[in-house]
Amino acid sequence: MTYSLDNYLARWRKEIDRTLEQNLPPANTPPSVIHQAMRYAVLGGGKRIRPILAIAAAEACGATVDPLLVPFAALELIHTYSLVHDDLPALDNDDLRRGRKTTHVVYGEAIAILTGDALLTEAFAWLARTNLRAIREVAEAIDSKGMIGGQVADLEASGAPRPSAAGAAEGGGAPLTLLEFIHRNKTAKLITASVVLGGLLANAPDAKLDALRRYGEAAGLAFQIVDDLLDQERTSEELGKTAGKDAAQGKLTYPALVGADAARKRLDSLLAEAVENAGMIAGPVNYLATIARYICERRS
Ligand code: GRG
Repeated sequence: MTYSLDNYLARWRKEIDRTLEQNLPPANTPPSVIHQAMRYAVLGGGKRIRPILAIAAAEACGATVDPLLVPFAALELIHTYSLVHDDLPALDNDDLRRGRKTTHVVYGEAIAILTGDALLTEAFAWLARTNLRAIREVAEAIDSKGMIGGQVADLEASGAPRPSAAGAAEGGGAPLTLLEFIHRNKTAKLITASVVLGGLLANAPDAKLDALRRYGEAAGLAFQIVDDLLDQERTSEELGKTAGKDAAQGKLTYPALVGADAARKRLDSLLAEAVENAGMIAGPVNYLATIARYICERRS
């Protein structure tokens, strides 16, 4: 059966929400405050794009997805942990996320730190239902040489003197290299691990895993470039998080460095790369190319 993209995303978002709801510790588990906070952070919306990418990759490689939903939902726990910590006063200091107050605003800073820690730990308990190669794939994507490393480089680059857009766009010099390092690590590595996890749990051969990895790297970088453009172009109401923060914090972003037009050109070439690699996974059901287009055209 084929679905429109909207129906496909809605169908799997519902399944992931149900999996999260049923597998997170109940809110009254002692000490209840941490379990309430975990559920508040995770169950309050979100596109669920990382688990959906894992689902699409597994389906494209011929797997039956239902038995894999718990490890795929673990990706959302990891993503949510990163958001809870990213919003803390010591990092982005944000009070709006997914259209609601951030976890530290509702539960206090100490509980929010522990909520992030607990979500990350819970994620690996859910991933432990798979195999060591799969667990390692995810762990390496988010360690100090992956997502956390990207976040550290982002922090260090924020507020630093900016080179001119023209110079950076022409030369592809150090600032653009640093920007891509940040985006690839902070955002693209977890997205890449999500599609590779889908392939691994579908027992895909190495050639397909390689194509999934290339797809994830291109779609993941595209995802962050779109995030940069949306931060500049949309309102807080539309995004459900504070808009315009990148400029306010002097963040190194694609549109800030090369301008919106050059950022969109880069998006076009990343989309072409993702679609080409999606085409190498010749499964009967393959939504990967369609999802890459959605990533590049999304409005929130
Ligand atoms: C360990 C102290 C400590 C902090 C970790 C690593 C980290 C903080 C933060 C990096 C994570 C981050 C904020 C990456 C940006 C990725 C991004 C574009 C997030 C928004 O993701 P969406 O659009 O959000 O998928 P929804 O709400 O739809 O899930």
